[in-house]
Amino acid sequence: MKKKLLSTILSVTMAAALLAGCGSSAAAPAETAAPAEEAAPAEEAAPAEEAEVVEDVEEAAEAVEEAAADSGAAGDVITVGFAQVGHESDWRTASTKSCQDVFSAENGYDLSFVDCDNDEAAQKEAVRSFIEQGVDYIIIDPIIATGWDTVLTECEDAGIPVIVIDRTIDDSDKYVSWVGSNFKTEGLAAGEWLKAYAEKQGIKEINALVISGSTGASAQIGRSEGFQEVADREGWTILDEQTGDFTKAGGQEVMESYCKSYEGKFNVVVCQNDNEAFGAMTAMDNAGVAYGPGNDVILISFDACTAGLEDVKAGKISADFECNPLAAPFVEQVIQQLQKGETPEKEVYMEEHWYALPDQIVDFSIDGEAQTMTEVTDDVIAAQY
Ligand code: GZL
Repeated sequence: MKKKLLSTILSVTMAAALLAGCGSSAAAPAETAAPAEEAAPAEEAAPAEEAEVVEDVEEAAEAVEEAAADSGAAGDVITVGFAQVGHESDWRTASTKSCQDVFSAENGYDLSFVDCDNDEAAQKEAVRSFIEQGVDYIIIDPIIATGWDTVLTECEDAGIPVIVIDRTIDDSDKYVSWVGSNFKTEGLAAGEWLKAYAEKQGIKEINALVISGSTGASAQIGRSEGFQEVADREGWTILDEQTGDFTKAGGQEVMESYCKSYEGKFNVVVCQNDNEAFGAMTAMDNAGVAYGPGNDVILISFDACTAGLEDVKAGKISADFECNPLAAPFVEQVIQQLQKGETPEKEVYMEEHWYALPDQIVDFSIDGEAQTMTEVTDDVIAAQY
């Protein structure tokens, strides 16, 4: 709001000065004089009606008072523009709610929220609209990891700090902080769990099908990379990897195709988020493919949203690797540090958990670091996002 108030005062004062210049001898205060090419020097311009000038000046003053009142009433309101990926998943819904809850009017914020509907061009446009608005801070959850340096340079030139949330921007570092998850670690966790679980179950051969997230999203890149690294090391076969775009419909469509193309040839399905897993389950149900603990196919998922954990508890998803969507409180900490002139951390990682039922809980490590798994209980589900 500070930026908006200042620009309002300046533009209104300049307008008042121009009007006054037209109709009175009062020179515009030096600090608000309009640029020479626009200003009409008092002695040249035909004097407007006194009433007209007063009326216009009064209107101008009212605009200033309104802006000041607006800002005053709201205290030192911080304006935040948030360009969100879209509304494709339960995870995204939780992420959006977390931001709207934290950056609320009662918390002293004025949030401009744009759901970019998984459209990269729309997301860039939203960021540019925030620059136009003159917000104090811009938050971006980048749909894909590249193509950002130009618009981030525009934010930098406008003096607006950018905070990246969740997914990463990989082709520019013109942002203050990133708050999110280590997606490769999530992929490694899924792979190392599968290795340990297959050993426990005496499964000698892994033939996996992967339904990946939105192509080019850092979450997709990291999860694919991590799981592939373990698959390569263990000599597993990844029969296919196609994108389900992090949606239930996408997961169902890809799994329907897989059930036809790889009938009887696969024993693992990896879905890169719960909503894809929901769709894949529908497709496997329709194709008569038995999945879940004790069945032909091991189903692995990511996000561990409430509905995903319910499917773990129901014996459908064998293991669910959490990606924590509740980053907004940490983003607010970054903004508060900036407000105080402090330098926040460049990277802030969220805490994640790996979930399963007792029979699917096994010991495994990532790069030599022992991992703890969390048993899915009704209480755990009730507390999930
Ligand atoms: C990951 C996030 C992903 C989730 C999906 O941090 O960007 O996007 O895993 C969501 O559910 O669509």
